[in-house]
Amino acid sequence: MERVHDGRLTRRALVRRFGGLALAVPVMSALLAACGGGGGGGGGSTSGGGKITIEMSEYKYNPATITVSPGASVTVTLKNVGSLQHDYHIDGINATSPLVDPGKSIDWTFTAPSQAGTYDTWCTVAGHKELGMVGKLEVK
Ligand SMILES: [Cu+2]
Repeated sequence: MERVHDGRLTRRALVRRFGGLALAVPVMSALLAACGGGGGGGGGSTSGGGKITIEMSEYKYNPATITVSPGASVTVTLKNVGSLQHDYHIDGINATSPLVDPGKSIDWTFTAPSQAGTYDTWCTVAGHKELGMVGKLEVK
């Protein structure tokens, strides 16, 4: 008959098997916590390259309209607070951000159109534009 040192053996096996996951979980919650804070309201307006946060969810952008200066280098924080992947496409200059996973946030830099005007923006994930995931980029 074999004696098992229950607790120890089990824990060691668990650590071996789930060590990576156990490490990943605190890191993820830390990231989520970091994303959770701040950046509540307000419009998305910058004169000459400041920072704008756009929250993405099903199926909208908040704020839907952002305002930038012609030709400015603009960095937007695309924060996905939804449960599907989303991205941000700007018509006219054909700029598309990388896809952002749910719960993640990325900084994405684009060069604003040199021509003043209002440009359509939308999410390129299939069906999202049709479901209302659209916005405007005001250049003035
Ligand atoms: Cu989308």
